[in-house]
Amino acid sequence: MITPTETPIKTAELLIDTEELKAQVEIVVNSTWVMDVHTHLFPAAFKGLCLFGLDELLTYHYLTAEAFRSTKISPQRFWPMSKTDQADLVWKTLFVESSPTSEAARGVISVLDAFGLDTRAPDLNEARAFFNSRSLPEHVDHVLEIARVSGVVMTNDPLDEAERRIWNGNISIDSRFKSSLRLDGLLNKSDLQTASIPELRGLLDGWIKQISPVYMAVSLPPDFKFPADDSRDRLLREVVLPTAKEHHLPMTLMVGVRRGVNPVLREAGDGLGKADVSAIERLCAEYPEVRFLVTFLSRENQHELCVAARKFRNLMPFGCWWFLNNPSIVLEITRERLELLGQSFIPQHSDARVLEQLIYKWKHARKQIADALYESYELVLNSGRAVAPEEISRDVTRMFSENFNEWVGTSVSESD
Ligand code: FIX
Ligand code: ZN
Repeated sequence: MITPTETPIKTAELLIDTEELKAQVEIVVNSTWVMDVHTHLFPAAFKGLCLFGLDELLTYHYLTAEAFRSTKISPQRFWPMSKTDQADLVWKTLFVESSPTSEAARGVISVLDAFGLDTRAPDLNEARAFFNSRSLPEHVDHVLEIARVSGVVMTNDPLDEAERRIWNGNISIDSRFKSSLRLDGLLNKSDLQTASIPELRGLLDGWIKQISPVYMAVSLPPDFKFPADDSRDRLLREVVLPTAKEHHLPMTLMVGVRRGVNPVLREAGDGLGKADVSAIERLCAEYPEVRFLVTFLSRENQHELCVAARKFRNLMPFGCWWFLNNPSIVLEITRERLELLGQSFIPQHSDARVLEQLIYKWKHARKQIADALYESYELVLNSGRAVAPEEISRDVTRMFSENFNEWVGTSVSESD
């Protein structure tokens, strides 16, 4: 019932024409600022770790994997080449001698186009000179503005020597770059596993104090089990999850990666496998006070993840990760999530490693998200309820930033 002080939504503004509805959804999805919840980007102050420019874009591991399929050069000969030579070879192979139809190749086209550069150039001279002429701090601002990204979460590995040196120095961090504490080195390798539980708790407390992460994160193999009779289970129960509770930090779980399927391809050599979603259900049930951000790498796990999220309010599905970040699959997953979860999910993260990738990854994702969202509203309209423009803005803002801000901002018990 509407009380006299409440203002009902003005019926005059309801969108009942499907063309207008589609146009409005596109405007809102393309203009709403997004918080990018998982990237491998670093701010300019991180010097060599902040990757940008054409050579980095072209030697992205998504593209080297594709280039090896279309050139005769062996990985053994490719890796010792300079980055410039590698980039030239990738350009020649995937852009000059072939059409850039893959998602990653088309991404480079979208980036070049955003800066008004020749997308059919026979060589990289002009584009390389353009990127080399940019002042990095201004370029960062410009890229974030074009991509309409309000902030990005970095992947911070405290065991990485180069990164540790930076944190140990007197660094002031661009506030748009949020940190996250990556725990693959603790949970997936044996390096630290001889340390005692109190030592490891102390180590985590120290890292959290130093880098103030918005969450802790780990990538997991398809055979991840919980509970399990292994050291990862013990470390989760005795070190990581108690730390998450104590510091009110969400846990980000990225499940389904098979590292080093073909190690000669280096970073391009990882694969995927279908994982067991019930392991995540059991974690969520056993740790109701911990918030979990979860993504799966296998397409086959996506529907089960949605169903699991319907059972556990401390589970937030996010992103279409890596091999899923292709238009056809993003559309399918986003539809599925809208149908099963309303707007209670985070549709995409970029996983960008190179600054300018933010431009294409968000441009391409926004297109699929807008299409899926429009279809949902059209179905609602056909069922007898029109949508108001401000409701579209509310829904997109929720998915693009509010769900994440709420997740990292308060503990479950605080909001109960
Ligand atoms: O584990 C991860 O965070 C993955 O995203 C990376 O390891 C992977 O190489 C990648 O860049 C995928 O997009
Ligand atoms: Zn990643």
